[in-house]
Amino acid sequence: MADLEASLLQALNAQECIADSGEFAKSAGVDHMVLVGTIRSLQASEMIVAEDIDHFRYALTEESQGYLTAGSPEAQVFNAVTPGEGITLAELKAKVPGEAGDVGFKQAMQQRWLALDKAAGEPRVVRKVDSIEDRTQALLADVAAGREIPKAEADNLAKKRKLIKPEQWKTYKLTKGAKFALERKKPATDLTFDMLAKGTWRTQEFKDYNFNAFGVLPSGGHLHPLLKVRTQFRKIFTQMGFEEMPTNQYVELSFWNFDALFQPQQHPARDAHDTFFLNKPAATASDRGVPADYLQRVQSVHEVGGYGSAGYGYSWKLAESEKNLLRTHTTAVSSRMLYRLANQPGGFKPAKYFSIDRVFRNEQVDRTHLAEFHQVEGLICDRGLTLGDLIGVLNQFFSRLGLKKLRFKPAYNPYTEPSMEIFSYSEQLNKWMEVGNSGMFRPEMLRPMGLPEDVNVIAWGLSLERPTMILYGIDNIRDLFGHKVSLSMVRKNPICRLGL
Ligand code: FB9
Repeated sequence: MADLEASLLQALNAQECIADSGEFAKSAGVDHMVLVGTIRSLQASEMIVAEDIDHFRYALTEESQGYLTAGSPEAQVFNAVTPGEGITLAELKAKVPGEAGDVGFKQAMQQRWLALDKAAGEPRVVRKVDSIEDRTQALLADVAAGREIPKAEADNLAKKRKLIKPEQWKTYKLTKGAKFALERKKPATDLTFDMLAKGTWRTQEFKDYNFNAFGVLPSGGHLHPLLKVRTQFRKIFTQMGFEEMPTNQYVELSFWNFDALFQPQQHPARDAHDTFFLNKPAATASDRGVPADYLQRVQSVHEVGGYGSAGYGYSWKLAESEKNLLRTHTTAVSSRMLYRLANQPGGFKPAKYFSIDRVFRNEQVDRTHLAEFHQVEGLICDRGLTLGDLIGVLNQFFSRLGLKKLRFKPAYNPYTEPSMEIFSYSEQLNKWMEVGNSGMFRPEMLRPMGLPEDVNVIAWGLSLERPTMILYGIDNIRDLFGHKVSLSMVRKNPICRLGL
């Protein structure tokens, strides 16, 4: 490259102008495209001026290359026809097969070189002239040699017969530029201390600043899609006046995860098939985490009910409630917060809480389920709340997710009555999809905490993974969460446009 540049600058210096860069490239034995690169960069630093020279010529197509020697299709056909008795079409086809045969016969007929003699049974192709002049071949030879041919015939050969094709290319007339020199002075890209000290900055040529140049992308951290969606959910909750619950405790007491929620100790979810119980420490003495009077009230509501409930009528085991486990839902945090709300200094005050954090379930891992996922939960605790309030706030919440049309299906949770599964119509998926679960916390859960009679709690929950998979078009949860996640997916995933 450099010596091509130097030889071009020397040539220009020697002869004031290079008439045609095409010729120069040929003489320099380099490909003209390579020279164009050099011309562009010398032009950019105003060392040379390049004037376009447009070139046009016709060239033979793949097909017509052969006709130069074999003769044009029509000539081949003519020559294939035996003078006098002629030949049958089939014989002709055999002698001049393919495209050439068909086109040649049509052309030769048009030029009245041949005729079809149907006198005797099978038609015969016969000659109408003794000899022909293969004008087409002659024209093709002219084109191949770069000689001009009449426009009309060129148009016919190019457009109708597609035997020649137009070729256009550019070369350049080169002259000295404003900053012409025999060698390129590397313009400075930075103003250095040295230049300032020596004052050379006054004469130093500086490279133009390209203000449109893209900056170097700062190699910073990238939020995992899940965390982007979490941020959006946090925005939605805080905009709706909810306060985030402290969820930084994965290891939970069975008491807060189950018993406080009025979930009976023999409930299937409480066995190791569904829940990760800890071995060491396997249990935490309840007196270290649960006020005795409250624990007592929970025991009795499980055993004999109260507050209008019949209870479960089984003998409640303290040890069962003291087992340590990995929380199976963030509703465990809700139970702690509701107890605190009921027993805070100054007594009960209405509250709106939300939580978004990991929960753990010993479930079958498949395309949409891992042994852990992020639960999103919202609850409102206030006097006189009804199912209507729950439906209202769900419409508010999901509409901010862009899910405008909701439907509710009665469901069952041990800790809410009534309970509803939430469905939304997804325009994107063109179907109704389950987007969560909800309900009103049972009095057997709320009253033992000490919450006033007329206080109700409406709550709902969903996952973070499902919306994230749908929004980012991720089909398998293993590509979203876990050791199989590709870091480039984390680096390149787009912003989250929830509800927009
Ligand atoms: O997230 C779920 N679906 C969903 C949510 C949003 C969404 O957004 C679209 C992009 C815009 C799309 C889908 N689900 C809940 C529904 C299903 O995926 C379900 O099959 C799986 N569920 C998880 C539990 O699986 C065992 C999702 C998870 C879930 C279910 C229920 C709760 C929380 C998470 C709850 C609760 C609850 C109920 C009452 C009171 C308090 C909490």
